[in-house]
Parts: sequence; structure tokens; C-alpha cells
Amino acid sequence: MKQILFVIVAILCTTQVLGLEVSEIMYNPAGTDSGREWVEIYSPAGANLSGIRFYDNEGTHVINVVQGSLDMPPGSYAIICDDETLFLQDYPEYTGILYSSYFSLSNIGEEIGLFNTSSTEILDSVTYTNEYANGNGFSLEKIYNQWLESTIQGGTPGYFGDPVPEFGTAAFIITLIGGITCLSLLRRKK
Ligand SMILES: [Ca+2]
Ligand SMILES: [Ca+2]
Repeated sequence: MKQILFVIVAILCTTQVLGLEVSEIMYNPAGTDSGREWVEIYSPAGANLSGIRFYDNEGTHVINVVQGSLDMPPGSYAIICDDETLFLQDYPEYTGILYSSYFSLSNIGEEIGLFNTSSTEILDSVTYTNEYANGNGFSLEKIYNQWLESTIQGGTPGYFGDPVPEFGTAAFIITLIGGITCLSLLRRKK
């Protein structure tokens, strides 16, 4: 019984990750920056963005819905762009949640984030530098909690750009080997 309770508590703990995070930044797109910058946000447990503002060095900026709604389902991504027309020109295949706001992201680096006007809390903040993705067509992407350059030209708006796509296969093989080892050990015990 204790084991069942432990498992239930563990599942609750892993699903109770609330909040929003900035997951990708296109601060210096190749060519002209004006209107073509964007930020990707991720909601692990689902969120409603009413009262949420995007902020940068110039202040807080209202988020307007272009595609989808202010409700982000659990595990979803959304893009906050500076100009929806230019964003959809650059990414015509993008059909996910799209918000527009007003901002100009520094090509040197600055602090950006999400601010909750109701609770006056900063939900997430990132101080980026121009070490990566500085005008070469790639984005700055949060990959396993590290800010790195995207492996895909143009970045990965609306999805996680796993730099090791074979990880799924590797994990499957490791699980399979582990399962076979456990089975053979159990058989030996008998
Ligand atoms: Ca810029
Ligand atoms: Ca992404």
C-alpha cells in the first residue's frame, strides 16, 4: 500500500509543474530584425495568459491573440512575435498558438521574461547574451535547461528541437536490455 501511495504522490509531484517559461529566442534573425523577432514560450501544465505581459528592457508589453487563444493546453508551446504578418511570411507552415506583442530584442543581450500583472510576479526571466545565434539564421533555444544555438536553421518555433533525435531509439534499446536482464534474473531466482 505504501508503495502505491508513493507512486501516486510521485506522479502528482511531477504533474504539478505550474507556470510558463521562455523556451526559445530569435533575437537576431538573419537579415532585417525589425518585426521578425520572436520568442517561444512553453507551458508544462497549461496556463491562461490573461494578465500576463511580455517584458524586456523597454518595459512590459500586452500579448494579443493571433492564432489559438490565451489558454495554453498542458505541454504546449506558443510564439510571441513582434509582427504576425512577417512571422507567418517567414514560417508559413506554422499553425500553432500565435501571439503578437511589441518589442525589440537587443542584439547584444538583455533580460526578457513573462510578468503576471495580477500577482505582480515574474513567471520566468532569461538574461541572454549574443554568444549564440547572433544573426546567423539560428535561434537561441533552451535544450535540457541549457541555452544553446538551435540545430535547425530558423529555429524550432512551436516545438522542442531535440538535438539528439536518436535519444528515443537509444532509450528504447536501454529499456529493452534492462527488461531482458530483469527477466533473466527473475528466472534464475526461480
Ligand atoms: Ca534584434
Ligand atoms: Ca522550439
